[in-house]
Amino acid sequence: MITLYHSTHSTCSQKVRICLAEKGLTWTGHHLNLRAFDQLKPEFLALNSAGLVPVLVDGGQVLTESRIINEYLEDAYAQPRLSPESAHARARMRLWTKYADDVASEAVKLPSFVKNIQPGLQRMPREEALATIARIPNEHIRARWRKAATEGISADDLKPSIGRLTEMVERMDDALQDAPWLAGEEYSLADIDIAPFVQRLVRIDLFGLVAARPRVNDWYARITSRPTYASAMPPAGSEGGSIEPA
Ligand SMILES: N[C@@H](CCC(=O)N[C@@H](CS)C(=O)NCC(=O)O)C(=O)O
Repeated sequence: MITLYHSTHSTCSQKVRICLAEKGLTWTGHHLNLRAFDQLKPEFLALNSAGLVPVLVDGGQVLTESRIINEYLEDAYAQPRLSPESAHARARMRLWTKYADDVASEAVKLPSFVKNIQPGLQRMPREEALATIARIPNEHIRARWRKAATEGISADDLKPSIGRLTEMVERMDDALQDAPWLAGEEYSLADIDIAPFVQRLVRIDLFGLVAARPRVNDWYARITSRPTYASAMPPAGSEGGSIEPA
C-alpha cells in the first residue's frame, strides 16, 4: 500500500502526485496544511525530521525528497516507463530532475511566500508566529518564514528568484528546440519534475515568461492536457485557494 503525506499546492508534492498518476498507482493521502504548520507536528516529524512534504510510505519504507521518490517509483513500478531508453537521454532527464530540485524548487519559494504566506502570517500575533517558526528544523527555511513574519520579503529580495525562473524557461526553450520533451523524444520524469514549477509561474504572475516562448507554451499545453496531469494538479491559477508555501 502506498501512502503519501502531501499538500495540495506544494510543488514538490505535485511532482510526486503526477508521477503516481502516470504510473496508474492507487494511494492513500494524508493532507498537511503547511500554513497551519502541520509539518511541525511530532507525528509528521517522526516520518521526516526535516519537516517537509512530500513523504511517501510504500511497503513500510519511508521515503523523502520528491526527486528520489519519483526515481523510486520508476524503479519499483517499471510500467509505464517514465525514463527514456537511451543512456544519453536518461542523463539529460537526470540533469533536469536535478535542476528542478536544486534550482527551480528554490526559485519559486520567495515569490510563493509573498503571494501565499506573508499576508496571513503577518496578521498572526507576532510572538505566536515567531515561537512556531522557531521550531522549524532547517535554519534556511526558518529564516525565510521569519523574514516573511517580520520585515517581509521585498521586491528586491525577489530579483534573484525572478532571474532564476527566467533562466529556467530559457533552458526549457533551448531544450525544446530539437525535441518535443525536455529529455528528448520521450515524455519522462524530466517533464514531470519541472511541470509544477512552470505552473506556479501562473500564480506568481510570471507566466508571461512562458507565454512569450511558443515552444515552452506548446510544451505546457501538451503536459497540462494529459488526464494524469489534471488529476494530480489543482487547476492552473487556483493556487490562491488553499494557501501553501511552495
Ligand atoms: N527537496 C525537497 C523539498 C521539499 C519542500 O521544500 N517542501 C515544501 C513544500 S514544496 C515544504 O514542505 N515546506 C514546509 C515549510 O516551508 O515549512 C523535496 O523535493 O521533496
